[in-house]
Amino acid sequence: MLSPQRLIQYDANAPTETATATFGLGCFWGPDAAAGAKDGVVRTRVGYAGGTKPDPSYRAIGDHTEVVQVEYDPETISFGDLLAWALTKHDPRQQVDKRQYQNIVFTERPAQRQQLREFLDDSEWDRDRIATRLERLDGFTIAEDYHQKFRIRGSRWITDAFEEAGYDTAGVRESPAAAKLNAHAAGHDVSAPFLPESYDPDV
Ligand code: MHO
Repeated sequence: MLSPQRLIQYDANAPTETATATFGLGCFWGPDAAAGAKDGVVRTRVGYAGGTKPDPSYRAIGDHTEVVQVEYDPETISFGDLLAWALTKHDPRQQVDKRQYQNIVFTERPAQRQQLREFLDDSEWDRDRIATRLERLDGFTIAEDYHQKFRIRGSRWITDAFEEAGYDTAGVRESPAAAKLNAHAAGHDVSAPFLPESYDPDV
């Protein structure tokens, strides 16, 4: 049994000095889970960005794209590390036709834009020829609850623990422990103190 007390404790001790980075990497369920597996990624949430339609939603996404927003601890993982991750999760030489699933690297501040320039200068990709959209983040609309931490939804041993710990849906979405468990449920290698390597929920 996953200890509700340990989830609460883990979340209470999460780093407080965090930054955010936002990426479009196809259907947002996958990158939400993959990002959560990374050391230094404290929280994840999915939403819509990159378009102009006011108040996008899953059923009325307009010209927006599904994105994952990663909240990270810059002491442990850099924006450059996240760029390397995002730009190897897809082929930057090609773009997806459907706007909902396009690959986008968003930058949120001058320092991130500088890091993106440096990253591309040092990479094999030519900034002008890369197919991945490189854009400033101009608004982020949080997605519906049923899309958040999608991979834990079928795992009662996880959702029961959060329920017992008193989390509501927004609480689970913003929970650092839930980000790790979402990654674990999706089959990613993830280390978290409440998750012994040998943990097998079916036994
Ligand atoms: N409907 C597709 C994609 C969902 S993703 C949130 C599926 O079931 O895989 O766009």
